[in-house]
Amino acid sequence: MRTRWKCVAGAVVAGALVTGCGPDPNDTVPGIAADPNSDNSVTGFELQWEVVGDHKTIKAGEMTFTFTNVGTIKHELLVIRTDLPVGKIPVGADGRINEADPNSLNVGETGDLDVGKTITFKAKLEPGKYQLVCNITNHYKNGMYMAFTVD
Ligand SMILES: [Cu+2]
Repeated sequence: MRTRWKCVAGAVVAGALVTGCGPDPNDTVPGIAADPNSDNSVTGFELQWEVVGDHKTIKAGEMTFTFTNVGTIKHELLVIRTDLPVGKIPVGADGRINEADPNSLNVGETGDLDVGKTITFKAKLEPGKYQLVCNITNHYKNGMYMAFTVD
């Protein structure tokens, strides 16, 4: 996992997000290979304007999220429980989604994630549909989201 991660991060730093750094089993996002032994964790990275994680389906229970900001500005990472389609959570006049709305409820977050930093946090998640998002002003609107499902 560590080796594959370096591969992806290196490609981003070089200025081009490459796909296919490793084998690409069913449940993965292009560009980052899933660790087959880990079904209750999501590892990934953020940059302008993407959230990329290695699992789209994980098992209910305590999840571990480990994300690195490989972008050039500050980001954050929130776990939003929502049945809305990915990228379609309403954004208010302030350029942010309402994290207290039951239709887009914040159930876990890293707080600020400075450039180059990696953070790990845990969240207990029930089965349902979720999106990992950055909710700094206009970042969601610009594409910083990734959908995942908890079985
Ligand atoms: Cu962001």
